[in-house]
Amino acid sequence: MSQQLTLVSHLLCPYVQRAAIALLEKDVPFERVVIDLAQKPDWFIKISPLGKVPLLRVPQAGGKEAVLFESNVICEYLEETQPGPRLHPEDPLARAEHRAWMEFGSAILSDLWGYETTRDAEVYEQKRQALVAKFQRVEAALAAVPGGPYFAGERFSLVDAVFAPVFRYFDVFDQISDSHIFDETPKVRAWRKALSERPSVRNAVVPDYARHLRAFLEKHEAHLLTLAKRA
Ligand SMILES: N[C@@H](CCC(=O)N[C@@H](CS)C(=O)NCC(=O)O)C(=O)O
Repeated sequence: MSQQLTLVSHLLCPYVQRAAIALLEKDVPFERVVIDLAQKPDWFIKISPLGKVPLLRVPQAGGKEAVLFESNVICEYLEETQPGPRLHPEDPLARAEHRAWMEFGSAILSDLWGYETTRDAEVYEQKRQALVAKFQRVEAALAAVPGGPYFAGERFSLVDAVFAPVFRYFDVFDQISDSHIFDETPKVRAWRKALSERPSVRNAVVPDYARHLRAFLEKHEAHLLTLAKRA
């Protein structure tokens, strides 16, 4: 068995991207295995307790392996075991705050799922407003940290790894129609731009990610797509 870590992935999954970004930031060699969630392979069903990606397959002595699930758990494991730059603050209170903002990123992803998949104009607007409110909270958190360009200032952290895939969605959505979600959040806009330029963030997805996301929206007949026709 290969001694390399394996990240079981899906081309669009933002949770997978967190783990990929952490691995790339730490310069850890790893293999990516991409699966189709619409047709989960048997081997995947067998080893994924929740039937979800990401999984991190970790080779063990004697040809065995451990399988980690839950993206934040995978990120924490990488932080504790892999060399390379630290992606959590040293201070326990600051570290706990970072973990809380990682959870907040997951709450945003939950709204985003409804925002991008609904066919219903009303649900779309509810989700859009929920996202506006959440990004106002993020704006306030960024205002508490002097400088930038990242969440905690100059050092890239796991909070950045969580939010970069969130912002990546909007790079595609904005080409369809402006969501106006970031109109009142200049600090979030600057953070989003800095993250989009980070090599680990760029390399966390396939080059034709945007095409895959468009196809996903079309498959769901997303309300979002109808806005382009009206614009
Ligand atoms: N809380 C999980 C969420 C992972 C998750 O929801 N992954 C999605 C893809 S982005 C998935 O595998 N869904 C299963 C499915 O579509 O059947 C984590 O952080 O890893």
